[in-house]
Amino acid sequence: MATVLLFAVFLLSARFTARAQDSTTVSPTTSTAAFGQQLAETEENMGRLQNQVDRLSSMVETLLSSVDSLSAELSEEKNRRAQLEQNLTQELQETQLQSQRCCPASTTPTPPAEADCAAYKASGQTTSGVYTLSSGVEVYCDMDTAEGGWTVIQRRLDGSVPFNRTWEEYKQGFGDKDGEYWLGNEDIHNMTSQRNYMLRVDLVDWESQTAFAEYSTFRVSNESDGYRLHISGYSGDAGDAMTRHSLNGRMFSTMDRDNDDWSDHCSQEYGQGGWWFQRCSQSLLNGRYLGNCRDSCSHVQGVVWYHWRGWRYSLKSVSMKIRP
Ligand SMILES: [Ca+2]
Repeated sequence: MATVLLFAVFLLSARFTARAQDSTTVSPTTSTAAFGQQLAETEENMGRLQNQVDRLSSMVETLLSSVDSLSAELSEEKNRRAQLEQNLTQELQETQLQSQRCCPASTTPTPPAEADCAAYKASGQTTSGVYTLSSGVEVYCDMDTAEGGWTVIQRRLDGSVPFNRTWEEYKQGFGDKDGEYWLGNEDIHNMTSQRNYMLRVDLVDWESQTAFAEYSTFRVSNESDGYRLHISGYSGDAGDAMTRHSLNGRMFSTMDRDNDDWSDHCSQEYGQGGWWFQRCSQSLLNGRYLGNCRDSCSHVQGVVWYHWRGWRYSLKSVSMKIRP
């Protein structure tokens, strides 16, 4: 035990001696000056660092302030945009409501109705077909034949419409405006009493040959005058089957009304159609549709134009049309 204590004292004294020897190698004056210099440098460094920290703090503050300002502006901009969208939506809704209130659904503008097919032609219509006149009457307009503008008052094409009709039916008109029809004596009278019309008759036989007759004057009087025919001024290549053996000044007759000059009844005897008869007639465009029987049809029973194909020929198609 004593040995151990002695050894410890020896070690301590040895270290103390070594330290004493170290301190004797540097002068105490030199050591204090160096320490002071180091201290001064350290203080100077700390001062610079503090400056930098201050500058950085200032910059951060500035940046934070800018971020706040930008956030505020962004928020304002969002509000403005929301308001704008709301206003636009409102305006759009109001405009839609106004357009619904003021205007019905837009439709294709209808051209004004004209008095006849010639007026439609003059207004620029060039297609043949069914038109409604300003009187409300529907007619087929022939826009192709002889410069067009013809108001068709009678048409036979295929025999699909019977023409053996009563006085009342001929008065009102019958058939299909797109096919075979008689316009009606009342409408023919109304049209031809308002202005001067010419009549054109177009004929087609079973060999598809054509012929026509035109009359420069065509007018039909009223019912109390028997729908009397006023016709004159023939031209054409079909022959004059209406005024040569004159139908001018004759009243209209039908199966159930005899207004002819004959002791017998022309309509009942010849074709059962309504027509203007004297004793009786060389034309019979409202006779029976007999078809392609050529020259061996029943005598004066078919669709006849004597001066072109004779008494026994029933024509394939015919039409009567008027134009001012
Ligand atoms: Ca008679």
